[in-house]
Amino acid sequence: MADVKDILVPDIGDFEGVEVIEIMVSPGDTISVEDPLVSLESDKAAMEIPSPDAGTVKEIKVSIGDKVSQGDLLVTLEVSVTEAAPVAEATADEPAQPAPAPAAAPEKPAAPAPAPAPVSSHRPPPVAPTPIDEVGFRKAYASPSVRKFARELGADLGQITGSGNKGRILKEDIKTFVKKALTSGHVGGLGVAPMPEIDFSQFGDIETQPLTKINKLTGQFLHRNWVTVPHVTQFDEADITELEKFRKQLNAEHKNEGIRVTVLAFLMKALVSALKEYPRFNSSLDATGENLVLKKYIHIGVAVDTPDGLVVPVIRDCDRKSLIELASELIEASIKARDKKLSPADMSGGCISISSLGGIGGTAFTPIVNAPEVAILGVSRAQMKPVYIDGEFVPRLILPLSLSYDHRVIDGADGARFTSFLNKVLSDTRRLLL
Ligand code: CAO
Repeated sequence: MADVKDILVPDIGDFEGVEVIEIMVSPGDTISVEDPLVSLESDKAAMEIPSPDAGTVKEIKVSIGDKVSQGDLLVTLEVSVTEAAPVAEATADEPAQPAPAPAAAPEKPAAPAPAPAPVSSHRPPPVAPTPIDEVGFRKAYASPSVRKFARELGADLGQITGSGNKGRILKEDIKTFVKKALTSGHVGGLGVAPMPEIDFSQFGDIETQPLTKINKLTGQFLHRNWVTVPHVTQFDEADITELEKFRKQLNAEHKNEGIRVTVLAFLMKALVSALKEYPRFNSSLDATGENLVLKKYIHIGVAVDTPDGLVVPVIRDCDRKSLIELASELIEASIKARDKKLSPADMSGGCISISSLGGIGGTAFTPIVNAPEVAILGVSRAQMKPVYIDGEFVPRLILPLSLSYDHRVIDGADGARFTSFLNKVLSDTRRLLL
């Protein structure tokens, strides 16, 4: 059995003639106890009036702009007699206090606003815990239910520009803010402030160039890997004096075949041996992060610098290829990369990557792991250095190595063992046969 009930303005303290600024329900809406009906605003505070009963809204008796006081009729509600519930008490989730008006916050708080609106269970997941500036949050101009909504999503009201009357923040403004934060990746749980928008032309002449597609894609992957993989970089130096002699000899022998063996081909060979010795480096964490997937194949990715940006073609089954085969596949892959002919398949399935800046310069760097791989070998320019051997300094060709690894999978000791092993095989290439 249904009964029609008048819902009146409750006790709102000393306020008289308070303006209706928002009507949150429409005739025919089914509402629950405590659902907000209208928002009222005095020159000092905004407050929401919740429904004391559950039922179906029959008629709205006020319009936006009307001035109301305690006892005025707001809404008529069809309530089922058995469903009628007592007026709800304020809940502790969000302090039931009025939102400050945009001008001056009241010195003495106005009468407490009624209980906040209940929360729908179909809300989007909260934005990860970006710290909220409580002072800014309190000062923001928003109604209690909007404040509660912002709290649930972890949105900092102080950072949101309101699109409502007099700059009041609406639920829509929060949704827009959260969407922007999620898509830009600027909030994403890192607890960092969004990048400010700066007009650089105020400081001097500028030119804006759009990023290439490759720049954008690699940027996304690098950013994800940089923030999700706990990186450690192990530096080391390998004596490649003998390797270099051998390399020159090989290149002289294969001169007429157009094959050029670079240090990189030797590094791939050395990595094959090292991965066999330390199989944990040839693994990936599965999507749950609870299991390690160990790979029985050895595919190596090689970072190639192209005019459009960085790409990483993968040389497959390196453990089954000779040094000369690896060298010629490397040449093919870098030509394909620079001619933009690499397919997604050519760039997938890598077990570990090499980033060689040796042809350019530098003494060391910290490469970013190409996740879900767990390690990447950075290589800088080899230099002749004096090395103290058997009581005297002798000139040796020293190759700097920078191995970055995922510390969730690889311990520091293994990182150092891995580069020591690489040094051993690179300084004595006979060991590559073992
Ligand atoms: N030390 C000293 N000399 C080196 C060297 C090293 N570590 N590595 C290469 N060189 C030499 C080569 O021997 C070659 O000399 P020669 O012509 O006398 O033989 C010269 O430098 C140029 O080598 P290269 O770069 O053409 O060939 P490569 O096989 O070493 O590298 C490739 C190929 C595709 C990896 C490279 O051209 C490239 O693109 N490197 C950049 C990778 C990159 O951008 N990494 C950063 C990723 S993170 O942003």
